[in-house]
Amino acid sequence: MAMGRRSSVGRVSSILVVAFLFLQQVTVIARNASAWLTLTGNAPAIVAKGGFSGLFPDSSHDAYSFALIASSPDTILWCDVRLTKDGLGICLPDIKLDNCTDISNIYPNGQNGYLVNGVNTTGWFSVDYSIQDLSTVAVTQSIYSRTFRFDFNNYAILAVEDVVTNFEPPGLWLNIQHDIFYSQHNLSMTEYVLSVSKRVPVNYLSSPELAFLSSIAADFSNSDTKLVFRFLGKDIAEPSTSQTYGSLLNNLTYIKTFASGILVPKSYIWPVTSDNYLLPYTSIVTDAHKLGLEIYAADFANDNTFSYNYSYDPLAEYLSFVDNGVFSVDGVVTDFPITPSEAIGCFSHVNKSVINHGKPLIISHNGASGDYPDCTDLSYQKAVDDGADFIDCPVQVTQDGIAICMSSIDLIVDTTVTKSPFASRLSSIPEIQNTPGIFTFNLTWDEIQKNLKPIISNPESTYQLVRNPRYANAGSFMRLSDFLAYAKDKPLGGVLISIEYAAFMAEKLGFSVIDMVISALSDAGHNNQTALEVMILSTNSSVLVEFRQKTKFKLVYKIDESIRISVASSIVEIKEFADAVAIDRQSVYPVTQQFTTRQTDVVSKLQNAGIAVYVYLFQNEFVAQPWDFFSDATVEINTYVQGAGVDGIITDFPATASAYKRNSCRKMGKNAPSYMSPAQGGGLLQLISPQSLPPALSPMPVLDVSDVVEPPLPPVAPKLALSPAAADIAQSPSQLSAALRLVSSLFMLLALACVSLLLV
Ligand SMILES: *[C@@H]1O[C@H](CO)[C@@H](O)[C@H](O)[C@H]1NC(C)=O
Ligand SMILES: *[C@@H]1O[C@H](CO)[C@@H](O)[C@H](O)[C@H]1NC(C)=O
Ligand SMILES: *[C@@H]1O[C@H](CO)[C@@H](O)[C@H](O)[C@H]1NC(C)=O
Ligand SMILES: *[C@@H]1O[C@H](CO)[C@@H](O)[C@H](O)[C@H]1NC(C)=O
Ligand SMILES: *[C@@H]1O[C@H](CO)[C@@H](O)[C@H](O)[C@H]1NC(C)=O
Ligand SMILES: *[C@@H]1O[C@H](CO)[C@@H](O)[C@H](O)[C@H]1NC(C)=O
Ligand SMILES: *[C@@H]1O[C@H](CO)[C@@H](O)[C@H](O)[C@H]1NC(C)=O
Ligand SMILES: *[C@@H]1O[C@H](CO)[C@@H](O)[C@H](O)[C@H]1NC(C)=O
Ligand SMILES: *[C@@H]1O[C@H](CO)[C@@H](O)[C@H](O)[C@H]1NC(C)=O
Ligand SMILES: CC(=O)N[C@H]1CO[C@H](CO)[C@@H](O)[C@@H]1O
Repeated sequence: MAMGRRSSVGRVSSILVVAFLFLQQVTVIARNASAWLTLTGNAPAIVAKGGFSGLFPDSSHDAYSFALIASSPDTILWCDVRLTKDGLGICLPDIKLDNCTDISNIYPNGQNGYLVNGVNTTGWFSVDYSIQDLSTVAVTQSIYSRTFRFDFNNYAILAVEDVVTNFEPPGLWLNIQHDIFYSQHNLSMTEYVLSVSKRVPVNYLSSPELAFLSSIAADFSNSDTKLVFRFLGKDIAEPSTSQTYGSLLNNLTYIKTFASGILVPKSYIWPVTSDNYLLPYTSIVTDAHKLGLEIYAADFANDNTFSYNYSYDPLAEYLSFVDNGVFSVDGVVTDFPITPSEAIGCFSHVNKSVINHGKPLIISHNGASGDYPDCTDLSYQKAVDDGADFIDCPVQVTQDGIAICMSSIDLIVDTTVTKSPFASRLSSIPEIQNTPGIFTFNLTWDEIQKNLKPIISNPESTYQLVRNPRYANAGSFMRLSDFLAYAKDKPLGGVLISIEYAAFMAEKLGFSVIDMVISALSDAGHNNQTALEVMILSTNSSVLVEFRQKTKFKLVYKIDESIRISVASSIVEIKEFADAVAIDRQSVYPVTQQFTTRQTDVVSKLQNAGIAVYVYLFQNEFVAQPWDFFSDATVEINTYVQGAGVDGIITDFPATASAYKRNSCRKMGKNAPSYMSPAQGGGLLQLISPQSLPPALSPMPVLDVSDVVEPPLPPVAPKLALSPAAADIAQSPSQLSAALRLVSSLFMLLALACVSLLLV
């Protein structure tokens, strides 16, 4: 069935195939069937809703073709069937065509008001257009938080048969949402479904309308088509019986009389509280299985809101539905089919207690700061439990000369100091930062420990994505000595200690932070021969030079993200004082408007010179990742590890990186499934039509010797002790008003964050 004018579709999809040629030939993994707790014992099915609709417009050509290229080869394609005026079935995600196509531009006067399940609905409807009328209409992105850049590819609306003939999917799932609506328009969904199923194989047929599904059941009793009753929200009334879906849940025996399975919102299985924490699972999967009903879970999307218990890792969510040791759903319906492919093909049934501190090293960033406040006992404990190879302590110094672990030298950033008795202890120190701060060295350890609470980091709060709110102020601060004592008997590869402002501390505070660190390590028994490796990280080479003179610790030079490097002309210099470098993600895969542009050669250049490369900073929140990684933190890690060959990952979420390290497909080498291949830098840009391309990037600066070589650290000045009380008295009115300005600008930021709601 040819559907119209849009020749660009052919061009785009051939580029698509070329761009993903790097993907290895698909290998079907021999799965151990008996390990799955599904009804049949087979691996759970992966059902791609409208194709790979998390990236391309739902039900578009590229969405369907990409689902099969980038996911498990047995992925089932899902089509939401709508009927045209002439009774043909097309695939579109919404009954309102204006919500998922450009029809309002093509037929500006085509709006109508109809009752849909009793609700007067205004929009453009397929029942008003013949298939010929729709040949000039294109499918577009219907979810605002997803990229609109593929809309210019002019995707034709696809008929159900097109999906089968164009993509030859291993399975087709037809979802029939509004039989009653179409009969009101004298169109018969039953007739359509019966006729299409004679032309193409229909593997699944789902509907939330009981009357429709039960009436059609007899016609499919001798076929391979599985009938699936779809549950909607528990309070919604099923249109043919007016009973709520919640009450129908108590009558699965009846549903079993005409259906072989049910499809439920994922919250039917794992309910969540109003503040989005996971409750214990319900008995619905085992109930359904006892009756011989299959059960599929719906509404999976990597960019959707999901429970805090998953730490923004969508792969972890799938595992709780398919690999929890108690039950497995029989399939998942998803907008991002690559993620359940990984979960089912490579991350299920792995031994979580295997410890391996080999490459890539997983280095925490302020502990597991994605889950708990930075550098607290809780965040370090979580990092250890989650399998980090190294836990990190950014060292700061208190007024009484105690080295502590604190992510920022400015307590305003990561503690409740502005609400403490020390809120007035503000100073402007241009050597450190342009804005006034309340610095660790202006409070004693006792003052910090007894009066301040930590604040969890929320780097994506402007998108309403906050971290573990129940624990936003939980945990205790740690001294460097506490941290080292804690780390000592843990199953770690080592500790990483980062040091900044060493020159300021020597000159202005009279502390040698380097000597403090060396003696703390020595007191804790982390000497040169210790089992736990010690790494020292700094952005200032003078710190590393001094450590090299005094110790044999492994030294990591952090290249600030403001100096992203292209050609490392200064590699020889770096090698003088560092064993490894830490570079930011974009030095490896530069990004414009959330699309990677290419892969640089920085990693191999540094490695060829014998310098290990660690990359920062990995975050699970999908807004922190370019589109190329499909809102899936595991795809991003896999790309840096396999595609770029990095030696280590510095992350707020060690659990995700360590699950990656354990996945069973890493051992398979060339035979690993295609969805475990790294993404290609700049791959998606090739699929965007020219008028929609984001701006090109300006070339990255070259890091040269003058950026790297620093004067030696200044001598340690004699201490000028200033008591806290004296400091309070010294507080000037102008400092106070600066503090007030700062507090009010924080409120501005908060207000802005509340306005910009990104999630759908
Ligand atoms: C499959 O899994 C079951 C249960 O975990 C195990 O007993 C069996 O040995 C496995 N078979 C193979 C071939 O790995
Ligand atoms: C639905 O609403 C539109 C606009 O308000 C109105 O014109 C139309 O008559 C209504 N249709 C029904 C069936 O109530
Ligand atoms: C459906 O058919 C009936 C009987 O032929 C007719 O009265 C009614 O107007 C039609 N409805 C629509 C929406 O075409
Ligand atoms: C289940 O549904 C059938 C058909 O509607 C009805 O006859 C029966 O009474 C229901 N059973 C329960 C327990 O609700
Ligand atoms: C989810 O997290 C909350 C808070 O940490 C915890 O109380 C709850 O038990 C967790 N839910 C599940 C099902 O583990
Ligand atoms: C998992 O790995 C640990 C550590 O290597 C080992 O002791 C344990 O027996 C393994 N468990 C299983 C079920 O293979
Ligand atoms: C904070 O410490 C610095 C360095 O000792 C000092 O110059 C400054 O006055 C102190 N500020 C306050 C408010 O105590
Ligand atoms: C480590 O070794 C160096 C050189 O062998 C020595 O000077 C230094 O004191 C040692 N450091 C510690 C912490 O033991
Ligand atoms: C690095 O430390 C030196 C002192 O050793 C200092 O002069 C220099 O300004 C520091 N560089 C940066 C970029 O802070
Ligand atoms: C483009 C558009 O109108 N998108 C809307 C489609 O419908 C969903 C759900 O009703 C909305 O969330 C989108 O904003």
